[in-house]
Amino acid sequence: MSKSCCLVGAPVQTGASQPGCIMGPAAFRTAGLGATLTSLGWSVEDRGDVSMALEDVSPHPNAAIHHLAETVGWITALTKAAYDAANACDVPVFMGGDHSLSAGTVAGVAKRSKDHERPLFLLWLDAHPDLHTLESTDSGNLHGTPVAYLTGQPGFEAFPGLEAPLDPRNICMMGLRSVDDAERDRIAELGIDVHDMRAIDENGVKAPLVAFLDRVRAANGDLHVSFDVDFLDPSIAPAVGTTVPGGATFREAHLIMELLHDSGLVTSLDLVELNPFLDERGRTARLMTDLAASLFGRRVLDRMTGSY
Ligand code: HAR
Ligand code: MN
Ligand code: MN
Ligand code: MN
Repeated sequence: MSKSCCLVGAPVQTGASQPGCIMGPAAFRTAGLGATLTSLGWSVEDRGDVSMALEDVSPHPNAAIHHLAETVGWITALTKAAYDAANACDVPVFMGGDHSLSAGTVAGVAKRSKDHERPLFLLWLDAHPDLHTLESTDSGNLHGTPVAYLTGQPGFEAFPGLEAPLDPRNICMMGLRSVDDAERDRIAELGIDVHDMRAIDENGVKAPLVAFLDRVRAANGDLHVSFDVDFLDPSIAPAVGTTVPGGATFREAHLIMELLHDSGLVTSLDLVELNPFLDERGRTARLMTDLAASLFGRRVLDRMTGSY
Protein backbone atom coordinates (compact mmCIF):
# COMPACT_ATOMS: atom_id res chain seq x y z
CA MET A 1 0.00 0.00 0.00
CA SER A 2 1.10 3.53 -0.69
CA LYS A 3 2.29 5.86 1.99
CA SER A 4 0.40 9.12 2.36
CA CYS A 5 -3.04 9.45 3.84
CA CYS A 6 -5.23 12.38 4.67
CA LEU A 7 -7.97 12.75 7.22
CA VAL A 8 -11.15 14.54 6.26
CA GLY A 9 -13.81 15.25 8.89
CA ALA A 10 -17.44 14.97 7.81
CA PRO A 11 -19.54 16.02 10.83
CA VAL A 12 -22.84 15.03 9.25
CA GLN A 13 -25.79 14.01 11.43
CA THR A 14 -28.81 15.13 9.46
CA GLY A 15 -29.17 11.73 7.74
CA ALA A 16 -29.73 9.90 11.01
CA SER A 17 -32.76 9.80 13.28
CA GLN A 18 -30.98 11.16 16.33
CA PRO A 19 -28.18 13.70 16.86
CA GLY A 20 -24.62 12.91 17.94
CA CYS A 21 -22.67 11.92 14.82
CA ILE A 22 -21.63 15.57 14.52
CA MET A 23 -19.07 14.70 17.21
CA GLY A 24 -17.65 11.73 15.28
CA PRO A 25 -14.64 13.44 13.68
CA ALA A 26 -13.68 15.00 17.02
CA ALA A 27 -13.86 11.58 18.69
CA PHE A 28 -11.60 10.02 16.05
CA ARG A 29 -9.08 12.82 16.57
CA THR A 30 -9.35 12.42 20.34
CA ALA A 31 -8.77 8.68 20.01
CA GLY A 32 -5.54 9.53 18.18
CA LEU A 33 -6.30 8.29 14.68
CA GLY A 34 -3.77 10.64 13.07
CA ALA A 35 -0.95 9.81 15.47
CA THR A 36 -1.70 6.11 15.15
CA LEU A 37 -1.34 6.19 11.38
CA THR A 38 1.83 8.28 11.68
CA SER A 39 3.32 5.67 14.02
CA LEU A 40 2.69 3.06 11.32
CA GLY A 41 4.89 4.97 8.89
CA TRP A 42 2.26 6.92 7.01
CA SER A 43 2.60 10.60 6.33
CA VAL A 44 -0.68 12.04 7.57
CA GLU A 45 -2.32 15.33 6.68
CA ASP A 46 -5.43 16.35 8.62
CA ARG A 47 -7.42 18.49 6.22
CA GLY A 48 -9.92 19.55 8.89
CA ASP A 49 -13.67 19.30 8.73
CA VAL A 50 -15.69 19.92 5.61
CA SER A 51 -18.42 22.51 5.98
CA MET A 52 -21.80 22.50 4.34
CA ALA A 53 -23.74 25.24 2.57
CA LEU A 54 -27.51 24.74 2.52
CA GLU A 55 -28.87 24.04 -0.94
CA ASP A 56 -32.12 25.44 -2.18
CA VAL A 57 -34.18 22.28 -2.56
CA SER A 58 -37.94 22.00 -2.83
CA PRO A 59 -39.72 19.62 -0.47
CA HIS A 60 -40.01 16.00 -1.63
CA PRO A 61 -43.44 14.37 -2.03
CA ASN A 62 -42.36 11.68 0.45
CA ALA A 63 -43.26 13.59 3.63
CA ALA A 64 -41.18 11.28 5.83
CA ILE A 65 -37.97 12.72 4.40
CA HIS A 66 -36.23 15.17 6.70
CA HIS A 67 -33.16 17.39 6.24
CA LEU A 68 -33.12 17.05 2.46
CA ALA A 69 -31.57 20.48 1.86
CA GLU A 70 -28.82 19.81 4.43
CA THR A 71 -28.11 16.38 2.96
CA VAL A 72 -27.85 17.76 -0.56
CA GLY A 73 -25.55 20.47 0.81
CA TRP A 74 -23.33 17.87 2.45
CA ILE A 75 -23.20 15.64 -0.62
CA THR A 76 -22.25 18.60 -2.80
CA ALA A 77 -19.48 19.71 -0.42
CA LEU A 78 -18.18 16.20 0.25
CA THR A 79 -18.06 15.18 -3.41
CA LYS A 80 -15.68 18.04 -4.03
CA ALA A 81 -13.70 17.51 -0.82
CA ALA A 82 -13.31 13.80 -1.55
CA TYR A 83 -12.19 14.41 -5.12
CA ASP A 84 -9.63 16.95 -3.92
CA ALA A 85 -8.42 14.67 -1.11
CA ALA A 86 -8.06 11.70 -3.46
CA ASN A 87 -5.87 13.87 -5.68
CA ALA A 88 -3.83 15.13 -2.71
CA CYS A 89 -2.89 11.86 -1.01
CA ASP A 90 -2.79 8.13 -1.62
CA VAL A 91 -5.54 7.10 0.78
CA PRO A 92 -8.08 9.61 2.07
CA VAL A 93 -9.90 8.64 5.28
CA PHE A 94 -13.32 10.21 5.80
CA MET A 95 -14.28 10.46 9.45
CA GLY A 96 -18.05 10.62 9.93
CA GLY A 97 -20.62 11.51 10.46
CA ASP A 98 -23.67 9.45 9.52
CA HIS A 99 -23.72 7.25 6.43
CA SER A 100 -25.43 9.80 4.17
CA LEU A 101 -21.93 11.27 3.84
CA SER A 102 -20.87 8.33 1.68
CA ALA A 103 -23.12 9.59 -1.10
CA GLY A 104 -20.56 12.41 -1.36
CA THR A 105 -17.29 10.69 -0.53
CA VAL A 106 -17.87 7.79 -2.90
CA ALA A 107 -19.09 10.11 -5.65
CA GLY A 108 -15.91 12.17 -5.25
CA VAL A 109 -13.47 9.27 -5.31
CA ALA A 110 -15.43 7.70 -8.19
CA LYS A 111 -14.84 10.83 -10.23
CA ARG A 112 -11.14 10.54 -9.59
CA SER A 113 -11.13 6.84 -10.54
CA LYS A 114 -12.89 7.78 -13.74
CA ASP A 115 -10.19 10.38 -14.53
CA HIS A 116 -7.65 7.57 -14.19
CA GLU A 117 -9.79 5.15 -16.18
CA ARG A 118 -9.93 2.70 -13.32
CA PRO A 119 -13.14 1.01 -12.21
CA LEU A 120 -14.14 1.80 -8.63
CA PHE A 121 -15.11 -1.09 -6.35
CA LEU A 122 -16.97 -0.60 -3.06
CA LEU A 123 -16.79 -2.79 0.04
CA TRP A 124 -19.78 -1.96 2.27
CA LEU A 125 -19.39 -3.23 5.86
CA ASP A 126 -22.76 -2.59 7.49
CA ALA A 127 -25.78 -4.13 9.18
CA HIS A 128 -27.84 -2.30 6.52
CA PRO A 129 -27.60 -2.09 2.73
CA ASP A 130 -28.61 1.62 2.69
CA LEU A 131 -30.37 1.00 -0.62
CA HIS A 132 -33.52 3.08 -0.26
CA THR A 133 -34.58 5.59 -2.85
CA LEU A 134 -36.31 8.81 -1.83
CA GLU A 135 -39.58 7.10 -2.77
CA SER A 136 -39.03 3.88 -0.87
CA THR A 137 -37.70 5.15 2.47
CA ASP A 138 -40.33 4.90 5.20
CA SER A 139 -38.18 6.37 7.95
CA GLY A 140 -37.08 9.35 5.86
CA ASN A 141 -33.59 8.97 7.35
CA LEU A 142 -31.33 9.69 4.41
CA HIS A 143 -28.43 7.63 5.78
CA GLY A 144 -30.49 4.72 4.47
CA THR A 145 -30.11 5.87 0.83
CA PRO A 146 -26.49 6.37 -0.33
CA VAL A 147 -26.00 3.11 -2.22
CA ALA A 148 -29.16 3.62 -4.29
CA TYR A 149 -27.96 7.11 -5.21
CA LEU A 150 -24.42 5.99 -6.02
CA THR A 151 -25.63 3.26 -8.37
CA GLY A 152 -27.78 5.73 -10.26
CA GLN A 153 -31.23 4.52 -9.22
CA PRO A 154 -34.13 6.73 -10.33
CA GLY A 155 -35.73 9.26 -8.01
CA PHE A 156 -32.67 11.21 -6.86
CA GLU A 157 -33.37 14.32 -8.93
CA ALA A 158 -33.02 16.44 -5.77
CA PHE A 159 -29.46 15.17 -5.24
CA PRO A 160 -26.46 16.43 -7.25
CA GLY A 161 -26.00 14.79 -10.65
CA LEU A 162 -23.51 11.91 -10.49
CA GLU A 163 -20.47 12.12 -12.75
CA ALA A 164 -19.47 8.50 -12.27
CA PRO A 165 -22.21 6.13 -11.12
CA LEU A 166 -21.01 2.87 -9.60
CA ASP A 167 -21.53 -0.44 -11.35
CA PRO A 168 -23.62 -2.42 -8.81
CA ARG A 169 -21.66 -5.54 -9.73
CA ASN A 170 -18.55 -3.83 -8.29
CA ILE A 171 -20.13 -3.64 -4.83
CA CYS A 172 -19.66 -6.23 -2.09
CA MET A 173 -21.71 -5.95 1.10
CA MET A 174 -20.85 -7.83 4.25
CA GLY A 175 -22.61 -8.03 7.59
CA LEU A 176 -26.21 -7.34 6.57
CA ARG A 177 -28.86 -8.26 9.10
CA SER A 178 -31.47 -5.50 8.78
CA VAL A 179 -32.89 -5.27 5.27
CA ASP A 180 -36.22 -3.67 4.30
CA ASP A 181 -38.44 -5.21 1.59
CA ALA A 182 -37.68 -2.58 -1.05
CA GLU A 183 -33.98 -3.03 -0.38
CA ARG A 184 -34.21 -6.81 -0.65
CA ASP A 185 -35.83 -6.49 -4.09
CA ARG A 186 -33.21 -3.97 -5.19
CA ILE A 187 -30.30 -6.19 -4.12
CA ALA A 188 -31.65 -8.98 -6.32
CA GLU A 189 -32.41 -6.68 -9.24
CA LEU A 190 -28.98 -5.04 -9.20
CA GLY A 191 -26.97 -8.22 -8.67
CA ILE A 192 -25.00 -6.85 -5.72
CA ASP A 193 -22.60 -9.35 -4.14
CA VAL A 194 -24.07 -9.69 -0.67
CA HIS A 195 -22.85 -11.68 2.32
CA ASP A 196 -25.36 -11.35 5.14
CA MET A 197 -24.62 -12.47 8.69
CA ARG A 198 -25.97 -15.92 7.97
CA ALA A 199 -23.48 -16.32 5.11
CA ILE A 200 -20.68 -15.10 7.39
CA ASP A 201 -21.73 -17.58 10.08
CA GLU A 202 -21.67 -20.36 7.51
CA ASN A 203 -18.57 -19.42 5.50
CA GLY A 204 -16.55 -16.97 7.57
CA VAL A 205 -15.28 -13.66 6.24
CA LYS A 206 -12.10 -14.73 4.51
CA ALA A 207 -13.39 -16.69 1.50
CA PRO A 208 -15.91 -14.08 0.29
CA LEU A 209 -13.55 -11.19 0.92
CA VAL A 210 -10.65 -12.80 -0.92
CA ALA A 211 -12.93 -13.62 -3.86
CA PHE A 212 -13.96 -9.95 -4.03
CA LEU A 213 -10.38 -8.68 -3.70
CA ASP A 214 -9.35 -11.01 -6.52
CA ARG A 215 -11.96 -9.33 -8.71
CA VAL A 216 -10.70 -5.86 -7.79
CA ARG A 217 -7.14 -6.84 -8.60
CA ALA A 218 -8.04 -8.55 -11.88
CA ALA A 219 -9.84 -5.38 -13.01
CA ASN A 220 -6.98 -3.11 -11.88
CA GLY A 221 -9.59 -1.31 -9.82
CA ASP A 222 -9.61 1.24 -7.03
CA LEU A 223 -11.24 0.10 -3.78
CA HIS A 224 -13.26 2.25 -1.41
CA VAL A 225 -14.15 0.70 1.96
CA SER A 226 -17.18 2.11 3.76
CA PHE A 227 -17.17 0.92 7.37
CA ASP A 228 -20.36 1.53 9.37
CA VAL A 229 -19.95 1.10 13.14
CA ASP A 230 -23.11 -1.04 13.22
CA PHE A 231 -21.33 -3.71 11.17
CA LEU A 232 -19.86 -4.62 14.56
CA ASP A 233 -21.81 -6.29 17.32
CA PRO A 234 -23.32 -3.69 19.69
CA SER A 235 -21.70 -5.45 22.65
CA ILE A 236 -18.30 -4.25 21.44
CA ALA A 237 -19.41 -1.09 19.61
CA PRO A 238 -22.27 0.60 21.45
CA ALA A 239 -21.75 4.11 20.03
CA VAL A 240 -24.22 3.93 17.17
CA GLY A 241 -27.83 5.02 16.86
CA THR A 242 -28.98 1.93 14.98
CA THR A 243 -27.69 -1.05 16.94
CA VAL A 244 -28.66 -4.43 15.49
CA PRO A 245 -27.88 -7.60 17.44
CA GLY A 246 -25.77 -10.34 15.90
CA GLY A 247 -23.02 -8.22 14.39
CA ALA A 248 -19.43 -8.97 13.48
CA THR A 249 -17.05 -9.94 16.25
CA PHE A 250 -13.79 -8.18 16.92
CA ARG A 251 -11.97 -11.15 15.41
CA GLU A 252 -14.00 -11.10 12.19
CA ALA A 253 -13.56 -7.35 11.75
CA HIS A 254 -9.88 -7.53 12.59
CA LEU A 255 -9.26 -10.27 10.04
CA ILE A 256 -11.06 -8.22 7.39
CA MET A 257 -8.81 -5.23 8.15
CA GLU A 258 -5.66 -7.37 7.97
CA LEU A 259 -6.69 -8.97 4.69
CA LEU A 260 -7.47 -5.52 3.27
CA HIS A 261 -4.06 -4.31 4.30
CA ASP A 262 -2.28 -7.32 2.84
CA SER A 263 -4.15 -6.86 -0.44
CA GLY A 264 -2.66 -3.38 -0.93
CA LEU A 265 -5.81 -2.49 -2.86
CA VAL A 266 -7.59 0.02 -0.61
CA THR A 267 -7.57 3.53 -2.04
CA SER A 268 -10.05 5.27 0.30
CA LEU A 269 -11.96 4.66 3.52
CA ASP A 270 -15.08 5.91 5.32
CA LEU A 271 -15.46 5.46 9.08
CA VAL A 272 -19.13 6.24 9.65
CA GLU A 273 -22.04 6.32 12.09
CA LEU A 274 -19.90 6.79 15.20
CA ASN A 275 -22.14 8.60 17.71
CA PRO A 276 -19.86 9.57 20.61
CA PHE A 277 -22.87 10.73 22.65
CA LEU A 278 -23.81 7.05 22.95
CA ASP A 279 -20.32 5.75 23.66
CA GLU A 280 -18.95 4.31 26.91
CA ARG A 281 -15.72 6.03 27.89
CA GLY A 282 -14.62 6.27 24.25
CA ARG A 283 -14.43 2.54 23.70
CA THR A 284 -16.12 2.52 20.27
CA ALA A 285 -13.97 5.39 19.00
CA ARG A 286 -10.90 3.53 20.19
CA LEU A 287 -12.04 0.25 18.67
CA MET A 288 -12.71 1.84 15.27
CA THR A 289 -9.30 3.54 15.46
CA ASP A 290 -7.63 0.22 16.26
CA LEU A 291 -9.38 -1.50 13.38
CA ALA A 292 -8.33 1.31 11.04
CA ALA A 293 -4.76 0.84 12.30
CA SER A 294 -4.89 -2.80 11.21
CA LEU A 295 -6.06 -1.75 7.77
CA PHE A 296 -3.11 0.65 7.61
CA GLY A 297 -0.57 -2.01 8.51
CA ARG A 298 -0.43 -2.62 12.23
CA ARG A 299 0.44 -6.28 12.54
CA VAL A 300 0.75 -8.87 15.23
CA LEU A 301 3.54 -10.98 13.77
CA ASP A 302 5.37 -10.88 10.48
CA ARG A 303 4.21 -13.53 8.10
CA MET A 304 6.26 -15.20 5.39
CA THR A 305 3.55 -14.50 2.90
CA GLY A 306 0.48 -12.44 3.45
CA SER A 307 -2.48 -14.71 3.86
CA TYR A 308 -4.08 -12.92 0.97
N1 HAR B 1 -33.32 0.73 6.53
C1 HAR B 1 -33.61 1.56 7.66
C2 HAR B 1 -34.12 2.90 7.24
O1 HAR B 1 -34.06 3.24 6.09
C3 HAR B 1 -32.42 1.68 8.55
C4 HAR B 1 -31.33 2.50 7.97
C5 HAR B 1 -30.30 2.66 9.01
N2 HAR B 1 -29.12 3.00 8.38
C6 HAR B 1 -27.98 3.05 8.99
N3 HAR B 1 -27.01 2.97 8.15
N4 HAR B 1 -27.82 3.01 10.16
O2 HAR B 1 -26.59 1.76 7.75
O3 HAR B 1 -34.57 3.65 8.06
MN1 MN C 1 -24.87 2.40 6.89
MN1 MN D 1 -25.88 0.57 9.37
MN1 MN E 1 -19.24 -12.89 -3.05
